Amino acid sequence: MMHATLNNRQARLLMRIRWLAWGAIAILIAADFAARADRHPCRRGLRLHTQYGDYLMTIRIILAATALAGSVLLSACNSAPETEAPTEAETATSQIAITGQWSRETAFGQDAGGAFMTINNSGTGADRLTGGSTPVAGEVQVHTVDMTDGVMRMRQLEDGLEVPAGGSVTLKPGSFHIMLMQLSQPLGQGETVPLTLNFEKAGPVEVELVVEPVGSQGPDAAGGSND
Ligand SMILES: [Cu+2]
Repeated sequence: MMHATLNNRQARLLMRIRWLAWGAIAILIAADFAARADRHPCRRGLRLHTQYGDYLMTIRIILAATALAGSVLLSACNSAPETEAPTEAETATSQIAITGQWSRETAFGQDAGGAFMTINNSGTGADRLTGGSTPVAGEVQVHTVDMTDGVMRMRQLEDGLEVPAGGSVTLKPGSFHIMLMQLSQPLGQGETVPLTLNFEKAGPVEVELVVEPVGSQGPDAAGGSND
């Protein structure tokens, strides 16, 4: 792949060199002032004349040094990246498909509901479910369930949930799940709820959740009342 632009590392290096150049200019001008104040304490006319000449010389030296550094860096940049292959992360794609998506009936006044599904990624790169949105809830979070001191607690996955390349992740009660926070209405059995899932690579993916009865373990499960 042709590479006309600087990569991140080179851009950072160039930025650093620029700051160093500006720092050097500031230091040289300050040193210049200090030296001249010593040299010409009372002869104003000569001092002004000398100051002007010194300035021009200082600026000429700095411009020359900066131009030299810049051209050396640019020649390094132009020759190096030609051979640099794009990294695996740059070319990897994500292909997301959702199956078996469902939600569970909520009681009136219940603040949050769960959403469950299997996320398949047939792409060549891992993707990450980071959150989503739905008209029935104020916020959509990705949760996991931990066992702490013998108590099951759910916890938000702030960095999202990874879906491996060529693999799948199942969201189900007692495990990873989507949490619909601040429900604006109860979820009634048999209804469908639109949900947009956000993936880092694949972007937004729309699904329709089927609302199963209270205590359900999923559309395919025989039922049961335990989580
Ligand atoms: Cu939760």
